Amino acid sequence: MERTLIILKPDAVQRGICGEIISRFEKKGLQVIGVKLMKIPQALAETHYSPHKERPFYAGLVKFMTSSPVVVLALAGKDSIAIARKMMGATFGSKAEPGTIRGDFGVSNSYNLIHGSDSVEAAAKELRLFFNAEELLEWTPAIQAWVYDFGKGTAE
Ligand code: IDP
Ligand code: MG
Repeated sequence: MERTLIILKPDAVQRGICGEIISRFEKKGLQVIGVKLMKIPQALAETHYSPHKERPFYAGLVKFMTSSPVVVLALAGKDSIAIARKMMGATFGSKAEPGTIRGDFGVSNSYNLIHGSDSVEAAAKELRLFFNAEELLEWTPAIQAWVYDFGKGTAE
């Protein structure tokens, strides 16, 4: 199963909507294989957002992400990266479609509630940044056989 790194940003924690967001992923069928509440250290935030280093919003973004605790999730599922991104919605809360997490819960363009890895390479790198190997648990949900069709041997 593909893995992705999700961060429920400081605004999601402060506004008390982490439970609702995690619930959406659980109900969709994405499996939580790692979770922690943490205050992101400055250096980790800088590394995580280093692809945006030259962007005008970078300093504000790092300040925001280190300002208050976040909830970090590792999710597993077939095509979990693309599925989670679709559930998150467009980057800007003002533009995100209703039905998406950003579309339903926020209006801000920078305080947009959630981060999700955008590629297999980014997910691998980000999961390593935020979790030790032993913090990611291999477990089989009891409902797995009803979440996917395993009729042909693989998850469909
Ligand atoms: P993404 O989170 O949808 O992948 P990115 O383009 O990777 O969007 O940007 C990373 C984060 O930087 C966004 O989630 C948002 O918090 C912030 N951000 C992006 N563009 C802007 C902007 O134009 N103004 C302010 N903040 C921005
Ligand atoms: Mg991004």
